[in-house]
Amino acid sequence: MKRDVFKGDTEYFKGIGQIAYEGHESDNPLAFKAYDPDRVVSGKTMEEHLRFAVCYWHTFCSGGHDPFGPETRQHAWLKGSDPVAIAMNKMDAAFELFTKLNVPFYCFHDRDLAPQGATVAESEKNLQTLVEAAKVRQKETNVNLLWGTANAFTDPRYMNGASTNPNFDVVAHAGAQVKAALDATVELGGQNYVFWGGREGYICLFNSNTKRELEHMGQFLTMARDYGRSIGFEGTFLIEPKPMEPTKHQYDFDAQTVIGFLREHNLQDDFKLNIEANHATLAGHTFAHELQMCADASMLGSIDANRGDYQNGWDTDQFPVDLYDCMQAMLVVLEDGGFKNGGLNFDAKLRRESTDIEDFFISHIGGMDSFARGLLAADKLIQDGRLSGLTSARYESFDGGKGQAFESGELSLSDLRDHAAHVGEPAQISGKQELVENLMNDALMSVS
Ligand code: XLS
Ligand code: CA
Ligand code: CA
Repeated sequence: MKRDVFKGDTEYFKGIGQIAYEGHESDNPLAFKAYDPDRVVSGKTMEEHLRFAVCYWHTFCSGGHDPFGPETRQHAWLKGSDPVAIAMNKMDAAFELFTKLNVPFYCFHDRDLAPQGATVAESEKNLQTLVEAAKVRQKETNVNLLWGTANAFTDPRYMNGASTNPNFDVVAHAGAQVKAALDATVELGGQNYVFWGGREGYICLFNSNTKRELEHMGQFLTMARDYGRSIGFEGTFLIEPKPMEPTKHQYDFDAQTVIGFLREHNLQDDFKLNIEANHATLAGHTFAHELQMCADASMLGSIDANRGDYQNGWDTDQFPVDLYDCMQAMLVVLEDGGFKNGGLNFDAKLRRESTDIEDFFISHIGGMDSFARGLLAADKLIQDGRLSGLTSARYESFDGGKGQAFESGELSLSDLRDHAAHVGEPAQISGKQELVENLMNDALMSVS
C-alpha cells in the first residue's frame, strides 16, 4: 500500500520525495528496482511478506561516532537545548523518513524515543509524552510499531549488567525501565517486545557467579512476561542473541543457547528469537544457520537485517546487500510459513563516511531491494521443488520400515546391530552439494 508522506513543521529530508518502484531498468538511485510493495508472490504482497522496519537508534540518534572520532553527521533534528523538544523533532524526522521509504513498521529503544530523566518517575513521564505523540503519527501514517525494547546497557549504572547485575538495586532499575517500555509498546500496539542483553554476561569469569546471574535472568524475564500479559500484551517476546560485545561473553550467545535457556525457564510458549545477521556471524555461524535453528524449534520470531564484515569480525551493522544471504534467509523464513508477528528490521547504520542526506535512502533502498530479490529467488526455489525434493530424498530410509520404527522409538540398540548385520555395507548416496549450489545461483539469476 502507499502511505502519504508525513509532514511536520520542518521538512528534514529536503529534495527527496517518496521512493517509488521503477523496475529493473531504472537508473534512478532513489527508486526501488525490485521492491514493489503490492506485487503478489505466492499469495501475499511483498509488503506483507517482508514487513520492513526502520530502526530509530542508528538512523535518527547516532551521527556516525566511533571509538576514535565524533559524529560526521549533524542531524538537524537533534539541535536545541530542551531534550523533550529535541525528541519531538526527532520523531517528526523519523515519520518523514518512514513514509518517504513507505515502510510499514519501525522499532525503538525507550531512550531513542524519549530522553532519560533525573528520576524513574521523570523518565516515565518523558516516555509517556513521546508515546502520545507517536500514537498520533502512527494513526495518521499507518506506520506501526514492529517492536519496542528498553536500553539497559548505555547508562553507566548497567556497567556490570542489567537483570544479571550483582547489585539488586541495579536489577530493580532495569525492571523499572522494562516495565515502562512494555507499557509504551502495548500502548502503541507493538507486535513484539525485544530483549537484547548487551551487558548480560561477564567481563571476568572469576569475579562472577554465572549460575546465580543466569537464574536472575530467568526470573526477570518471567516477571516481564507476566507483567506484559497482565497489561494486555498479546504479541511475541523476543530474545536477540549475540555472543559478545560489549561483554566478553554474553549469556544469549547464539540461537541454540537461547532456545535451551528458554526451555529451562519454561518461557518457550511466550518467547521466540530475533536473529540479527551480524550477530550470527560473530558467533561463528551463518545467518541462515541461526534462522534454521529457530525454525526447527518453532521459535523463529523476527530478523534484524544487516551484515558484518568477514575480514575484521566487528559488529559493523552494514546494510544487507548480499543477495545470496538474503535468498537463503528468505528460504528459511518461507519454509517456516513466513513472518507472523515478526519482520525485517534494518538494524543497520550508514558508514561514517556516508554523509549526504540521500545516503539515508540509498542505504535502505539497497536493503529493501536485496530482500525483495531474495524473496523472489527463495520463492522460485520452493516452487521449483527440486531443492526440497533433493533434501527429502536423502532421508527416505526413515520414511518406512525399520527407519520409521527407529524414529518412533520402537527399536533398541540391539535391533540396530541386527539390521546392520543383515543389510551389510550401505549403498553410497551422493550429498550433491554442488547441485544444491547451482540451483540457488540459477534461481537468483532468473528473478526479475
Ligand atoms: C546491538 C543490538 C541492539 C538490539 C536492540 O548489538 O543489535 O541494537 O537490536 O537492543
Ligand atoms: Ca539488533
Ligand atoms: Ca549488531
